[in-house]
Amino acid sequence: MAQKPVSLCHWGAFEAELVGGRFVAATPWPGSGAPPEMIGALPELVYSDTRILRPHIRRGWLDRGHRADGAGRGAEEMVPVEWETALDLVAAEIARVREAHGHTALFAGSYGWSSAGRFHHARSQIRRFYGALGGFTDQTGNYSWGAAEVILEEVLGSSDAVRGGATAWESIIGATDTFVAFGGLNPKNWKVTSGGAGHHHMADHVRAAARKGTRFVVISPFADDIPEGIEADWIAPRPGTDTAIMLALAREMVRRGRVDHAFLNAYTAGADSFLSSLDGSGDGVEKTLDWAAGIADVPVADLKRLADRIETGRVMLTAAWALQRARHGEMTYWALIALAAVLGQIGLPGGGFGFGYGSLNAVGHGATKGLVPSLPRLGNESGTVIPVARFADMLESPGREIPFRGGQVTLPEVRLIHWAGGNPFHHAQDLFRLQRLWAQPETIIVHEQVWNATARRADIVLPATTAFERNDIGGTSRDRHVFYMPRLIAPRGEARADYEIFSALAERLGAAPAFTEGLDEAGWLKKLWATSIKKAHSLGIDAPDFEALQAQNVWHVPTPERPEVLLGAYRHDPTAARLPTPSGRIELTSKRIEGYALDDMPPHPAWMAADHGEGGEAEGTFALLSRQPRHFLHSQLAQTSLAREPEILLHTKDAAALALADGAQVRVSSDRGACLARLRCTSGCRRGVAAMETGPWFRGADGVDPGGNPNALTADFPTSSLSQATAAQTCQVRISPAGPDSGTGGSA
Ligand SMILES: Nc1nc2c(c(=O)[nH]1)N[C@H]1C(S)=C(S)[C@@H](COP(=O)(O)OP(=O)(O)OC[C@H]3O[C@@H](n4cnc5c(=O)[nH]c(N)nc54)[C@H](O)[C@@H]3O)O[C@H]1N2
Ligand SMILES: Nc1nc2c(c(=O)[nH]1)N[C@H]1C(S)=C(S)[C@@H](COP(=O)(O)OP(=O)(O)OC[C@H]3O[C@@H](n4cnc5c(=O)[nH]c(N)nc54)[C@H](O)[C@@H]3O)O[C@H]1N2
Ligand SMILES: [Mo]
Repeated sequence: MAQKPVSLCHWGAFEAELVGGRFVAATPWPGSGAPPEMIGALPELVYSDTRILRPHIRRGWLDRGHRADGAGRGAEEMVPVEWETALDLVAAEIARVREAHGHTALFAGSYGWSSAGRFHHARSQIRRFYGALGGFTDQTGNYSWGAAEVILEEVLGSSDAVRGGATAWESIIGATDTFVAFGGLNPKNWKVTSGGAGHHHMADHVRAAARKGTRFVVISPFADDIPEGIEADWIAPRPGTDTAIMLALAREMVRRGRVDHAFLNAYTAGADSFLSSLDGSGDGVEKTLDWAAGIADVPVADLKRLADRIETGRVMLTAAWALQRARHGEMTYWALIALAAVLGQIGLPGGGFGFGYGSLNAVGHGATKGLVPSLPRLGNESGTVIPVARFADMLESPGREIPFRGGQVTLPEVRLIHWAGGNPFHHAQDLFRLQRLWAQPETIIVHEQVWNATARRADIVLPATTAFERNDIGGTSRDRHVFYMPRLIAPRGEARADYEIFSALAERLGAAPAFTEGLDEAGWLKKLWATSIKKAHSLGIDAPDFEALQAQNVWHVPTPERPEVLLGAYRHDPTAARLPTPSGRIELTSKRIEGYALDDMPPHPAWMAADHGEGGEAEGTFALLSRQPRHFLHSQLAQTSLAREPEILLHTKDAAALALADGAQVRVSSDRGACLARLRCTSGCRRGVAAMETGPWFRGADGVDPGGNPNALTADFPTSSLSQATAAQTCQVRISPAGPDSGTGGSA
């Protein structure tokens, strides 16, 4: 009989079928609801032709070392070498750069999702390694909710409301009368949890809430953001205008006498000046429903109906993460909090606000937090840190000072880039610009599993194992399980775990004791699990010991007795549970932000049109949303049979106006570059918008990506000078017929 061990990946828990040392099939762990097509593709991830099987070095770098011309990256032959050769060269190069140029010349921020599994988490490994060396240039923040993190710290004193905290579905179902979803609830996003989850039950929660009488209102340019079978009001605004709608709803509640003054007085700071800005103090513009309807280009009747709905009953106001991934994205989140404050239901079951219910599986799943271990970091005393999305700016303008979080950051001069667990030629915006800047550093080292766009553009490529080729412990604090992830198969080719690679480098650089603490994989897993057991005890929970966890494969973590209500404790006792903001309250006007004196960041929620020529004013352009892919996780799985020809969604009438038929090959272009895609016409979107999926592997040359990666088009300006986060969703494109010989293609 075949063995069927259980393990975990970002797509969920699965049973593996192993035959003769091969991983032949994977199926969702029974009852977990994990997506069968993604789980089913796991063996392909392991055995695909794109796997990197040996260390490789770019021809020019092999011949001339760091003096090789960086322009050869991605073009020159990659030469297979022995591990010992590769490790000696990498260690010597790190030592050289550190000696000659200091720690900040070593870039190892290495943003990216890596794989599930907490010990072998590649980004944690690389940052710990460079910590052991004494410091490096790190990245802070993320692409998922980079703007939200910073604005929530200002407004609520912590980013918990986007990082992990959310009112649990148990507290919504049966309690919420109206669930307003800015950005919608797109089920495709529920296939994935960072770190992996044993439950995929978001769709069930939404259905259960609907059955118990919750009315859903979806505000999104795309109708597919409403889960199938859920009746919802649909309002389809211009992308990037949600803030105007939220402000106008807040003012409308004032006009209707539906402001909870008691809540504003007891729990917020700066409500008066926020409310008077709605009446036009400052800019002379009253933020009426008509005003918002004009900006968002929706019928004012739609907004009136929405105002009617939120005027009474228990109202949960939510926003998808995508909404803050846009110019002035901070304002959307701040405005939502302000609207919720006006309604006065923050901290009550089923009311208030929440972020990400439509963005990731397991948001609001009500789990006990803190029991999944993580690899401890080491300091970064001699290093520095840049905002994650300013990576290309750093290559372009070393020495430049940029505003960030109210202070200044100096972009370092980086000589060596070392990446493990991320794919910048997936996640970064304006990839043709990145490609030009990528030629500058002296040396680029990449640990990868697959020959993707980043690996192909490296000087030294070290083959990394997949999570199925090593032992680990996995899970997420948003889920109710912790998994022991057994090694299923031997590593393919000469692939090695990142830990093994960094251990060998640390040995060569005299940093082994700090990095490894003398422990091997098993030693680390036991050590990490001991911290979880301790944490569990502190919560009065009995966790299995390491051997028991290993034997049982999965531990069902007891759930908290009471379902979480976001800011419930603060509501209950605003003095004892004072918020860590300057006022101790929810800041509807922020004196601290005012003190930062940033041109693009007023001290209270405000609507600002996108600038940089991307506000949609140019004739013949479409607002492009580059959304998370239905069938992949970012660029992961795009090399499997799940790959689809890249598509662009457009309203049927817009296509007709361009004389383009459904299925036509089109060239999508922006001021930055172009890519090819297959046109898909739909009536399920507003006019003037288009959508593409992220994920296809970038194959750009001469300003055109035949692979259909939307980051060939997106712009790399920040959300604001407060958070410097990605504004990928603010992007105008043109669409035209592709030339007769321009083939679009799958990814690999
Ligand atoms: N236009 C546009 N761009 C976007 C977004 C958008 O909405 N629009 N979304 C953004 C968001 S939210 C995110 S989170 C980012 C995602 O960006 P990334 O996280 O960089 O994307 P992934 O494809 O998940 O990259 C992870 C890489 O790690 C590799 N890997 C996996 N496991 C291991 C391992 O154990 N060791 C090593 N060494 N490597 C491993 C995988 O093969 C893969 O290449 O993209 C961002 N980019
Ligand atoms: N299948 C799959 N799921 C994933 C991922 C994946 O790669 N694949 N990635 C995961 C990651 S890393 C993240 S961060 C999350 C991201 O989660 P999100 O950022 O929320 O995901 P998106 O698909 O970019 O956007 C969600 C919806 O918001 C709508 N929208 C976009 N802009 C606007 C706007 O301006 N106004 C309004 N009203 N609506 C708008 C879009 O129609 C879109 O369908 O997804 C996670 N889930
Ligand atoms: Mo993300």
